[in-house]
Amino acid sequence: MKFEVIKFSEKTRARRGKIFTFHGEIDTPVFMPVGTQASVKTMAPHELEELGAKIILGNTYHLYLRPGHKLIEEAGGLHKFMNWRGSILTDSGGYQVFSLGELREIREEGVTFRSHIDGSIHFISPEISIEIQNSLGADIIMCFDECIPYPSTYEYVKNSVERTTRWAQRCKKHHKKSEQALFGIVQGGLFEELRKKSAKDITDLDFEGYAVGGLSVGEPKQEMYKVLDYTVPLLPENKPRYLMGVGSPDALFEGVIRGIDMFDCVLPTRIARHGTVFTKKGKLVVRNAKYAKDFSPLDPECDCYVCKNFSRAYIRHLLNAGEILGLRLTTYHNLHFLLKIMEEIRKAIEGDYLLELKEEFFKKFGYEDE
Ligand code: PRF
Ligand code: ZN
Repeated sequence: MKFEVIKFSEKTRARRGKIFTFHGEIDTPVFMPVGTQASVKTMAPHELEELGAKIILGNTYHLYLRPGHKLIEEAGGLHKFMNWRGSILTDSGGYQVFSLGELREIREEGVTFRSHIDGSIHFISPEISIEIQNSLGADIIMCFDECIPYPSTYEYVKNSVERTTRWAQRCKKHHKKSEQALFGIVQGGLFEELRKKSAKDITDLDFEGYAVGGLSVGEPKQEMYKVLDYTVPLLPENKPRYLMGVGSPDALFEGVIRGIDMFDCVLPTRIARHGTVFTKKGKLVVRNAKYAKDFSPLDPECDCYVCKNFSRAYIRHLLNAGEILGLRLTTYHNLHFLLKIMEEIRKAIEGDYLLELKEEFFKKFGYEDE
């Protein structure tokens, strides 16, 4: 993997860059659709290509449990298994495992947990996470970390972050496939001192890119932005920076302005399946009865395949009737919406009008400006 910054924004910390992997070029800032179980729910790979997605996410935890990383390795790796020609980033499992709550136990060596599928007991350590990710063969892989719950005490966060640093060391030591880029993850909750310590210790280990983890876990958005304000400047300028699990339209702007290059989030695809779509004028619950006879597109300002061909009334009907096409159309539109915002953001960095674009977008979408 290679990363290069093409342009630094003059009025903000935003950067316009390019990531090069064996599976192509990725213009940054980038939004990565989530394909947890080797599928971006309801979308076929050719549709993701049509949408302009260049990199998608896969999950170590899910793929390890089912169908198993060895099976995927036997298939020729995750790209080949799912027939995705673009780039892939796999998350380490260091989030999914911790989201299991009482089903898990953390020790220095690693984490013991129960499968959400059949209750069977498993163990993942930093070394095992790297081995699984090596088998899956993604272009970018992540260190095994602990995503600390919110709220947590200073004492808890301190101990956890120190362990995450030791785990990052073990991940780096165990990773031997140079064709896969390994990213470190900064943790530290909402404590400035611990974030700073984590950023220093993780960057001292010298990874190919850096993620900011442990955010968007229930804290107020302003708190997340504060953490980015003091954390991102501590990350090297010449490496990509990834804000994990964040991808609401407002957070994309706020993250980019603070120097983030990569985002992923289940939000667009998840809310789509519950009948909510993004429009330039804000979210719209197309399931609502008031759209029963609305023959206009989901978003009149959108030029995606769905908006050019189908009405709110039709899509509402599909969702109500339990037709799979309904889920596919709302998902397609929402992914188009976020990928398009990112494209506009990239252009705005190039033309140095990002703050103006943000203001215009927020006003129309209905966000209170920061
Ligand atoms: N760590 C990992 N994956 C993640 C997170 C994290 O902190 C988050 C936090 N929002 C999302 N996904 N490994
Ligand atoms: Zn559309």
